[in-house]
Amino acid sequence: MNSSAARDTVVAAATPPGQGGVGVIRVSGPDSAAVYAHITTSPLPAPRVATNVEFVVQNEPVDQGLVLYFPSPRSYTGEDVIELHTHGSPMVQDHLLAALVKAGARLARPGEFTERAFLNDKLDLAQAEAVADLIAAQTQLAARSAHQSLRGRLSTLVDSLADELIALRTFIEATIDFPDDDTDFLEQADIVARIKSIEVRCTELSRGVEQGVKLNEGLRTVLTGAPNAGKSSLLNALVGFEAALVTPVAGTTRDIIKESVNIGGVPLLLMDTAGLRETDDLVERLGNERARAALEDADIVLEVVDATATANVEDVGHQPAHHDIANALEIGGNSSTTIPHILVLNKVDLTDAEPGRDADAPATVRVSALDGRGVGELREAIKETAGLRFNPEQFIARRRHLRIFEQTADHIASARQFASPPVHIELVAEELRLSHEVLQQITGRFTTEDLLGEIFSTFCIGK
Ligand SMILES: Nc1nc2c(ncn2[C@@H]2O[C@H](COP(=O)(O)OP(=O)(O)OP(=O)(O)O)[C@@H](O)[C@H]2O)c(=O)[nH]1
Ligand SMILES: [Mg+2]
Repeated sequence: MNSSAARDTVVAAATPPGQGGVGVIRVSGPDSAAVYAHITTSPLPAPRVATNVEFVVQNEPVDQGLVLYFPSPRSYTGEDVIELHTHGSPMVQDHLLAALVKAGARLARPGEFTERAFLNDKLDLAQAEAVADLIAAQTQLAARSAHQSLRGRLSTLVDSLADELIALRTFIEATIDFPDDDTDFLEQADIVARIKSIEVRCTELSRGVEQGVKLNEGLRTVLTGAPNAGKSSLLNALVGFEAALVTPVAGTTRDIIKESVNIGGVPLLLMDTAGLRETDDLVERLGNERARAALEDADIVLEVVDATATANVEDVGHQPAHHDIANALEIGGNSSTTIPHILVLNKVDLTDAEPGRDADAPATVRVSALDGRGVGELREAIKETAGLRFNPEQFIARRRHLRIFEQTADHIASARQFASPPVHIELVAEELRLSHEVLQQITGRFTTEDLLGEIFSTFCIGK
C-alpha cells in the first residue's frame, strides 16, 4: 500500500492549542529537511538525538528548543519526520507554522499523520483507530483497552480468524478444480464441521468486540421507574450537575437524557428516561416508548423506586412500573435475568431506613438523591456490576468492527448452508471468500478510499 513517494510534506501542531510548558510541531514528508532549513540556521540533528537549536525566521530569532529528527522509515508516519519542541506559546507556534508553510509544507488534515502511518504499513487500521480512541478515552479502563488495541490485540485476533478462513478456502478451492462428487468429498473432509468451528470462533470474538465497543461508548445504564421516583434527581447526583430537569410534576422527563460519566474507572452512558405509566398524553406516551426501547438495549438497569410509596422491598414487584420494566427487558430478546439490575430505593431521607446497602441484598441500594446519602454506595454497586464484565486483555473496539463481524458471520453461515446437501461447492467457496474480504476491513487490508476518509477525518489535527 506504499505510495509515500507521491505525497507532499505536511505540518501541524501536535500539542493542544494554548499556553503550556512545551508545544510540539510535527513535520512529515519528503521535504521535511528542506522546510526545516527555513526556520533555523542549525544543521539537521543526528537521527533520534534530542538537540537544542535556535529557531530563526528570516534572520530573526523566534525561540529556542529541542529538535528530533526521525529519518524514513523509522518514524511514526514512516516518512522523514521532524519534531520541533518549542516553548508552549501560541505566538511562537503560529510564527513557526506560518514559516514552514511558506517554505512549502502544507497544514495537515485531521488524522493525516496517522493516516500516513497506516498507508506506510506502520499501523493497521484497527491500530490507527486505537490511537484516536486512546486520545479520546475518558476512563483508565478505556485508555488501557485502547492501548491493547494499539498493541495489536484486536488485529491479532482478527488475523487468526482470517488464517483459519484462508486454510479452509485454500483447501476448498484446490478441490473445486477436481470435481468428483462434491457431496462425498465434503462429507469425507468434514467441511461442515470445520465451517461450524470457524463460526463458533467468530461468535466468541464478536463478544469481545462488543465489550470493546461498550468501553468506547460507555455501558448503557438506564434509569427507569415510575414517574416522580427521582430518576432525574439521581442522574444529576451521579453526574454532579443539573443535567436533567427536576420538578414535583409526575411526567417531567420525556426525551432520553444521556450523560457520560466515569464511575470508578468504568465508562458509563447514563440514560435518564420518562417515568413508566399508562397515560393519554401523547408526548408522555412517546417518551414511554423511548424509555422501553432504551431498556431493551441496556447493559445495566437502575430501577428507581420511591421508598415512601413502597414500604417493603417485596412490594416493588407489584408496582405497575416494575411489570413494565420486566416486559420491556423480555421483549428485547434479553431475558431480564441477563441484564444486571440494581434496585434503587430513593427518598430515603423521608423514611426511617438507613441509606446504603444491606449485606444480604447487594443489588438493592437505599439513597437520597436530594441529600446525596447512599449515592456513594450506589456508585460502588454500579462499579461492581459493570467491572465484572472486563478482563485485562480486553481491547477497545468500534461499532464499525461489530458490523463487520456480523457480516462475516452471515457469510460463514451461508457457506455452511451451501456445504450441506444439496451441496453447491462454488457457492461455499464464494461465501468464504466474501467473509474473508469483509473481515479484513477491520485491519484495513481490504478497504475503500471512502472508508479511510471517513475514519481519519474524525481524528484531531496533529495526530
Ligand atoms: N425528599 C426527596 N425528594 C426527592 C428525592 N429525589 C427526588 N425528589 C423529589 O421528587 C420529585 C421528582 O423528582 P424527579 O427527579 O423529577 O423524578 P423523576 O423520576 O425524574 O420523574 P419523571 O421525570 O416525572 O418521571 C422532585 O420534586 C424531587 O425534588 C429524594 O431523594 N428525597
Ligand atoms: Mg425525570
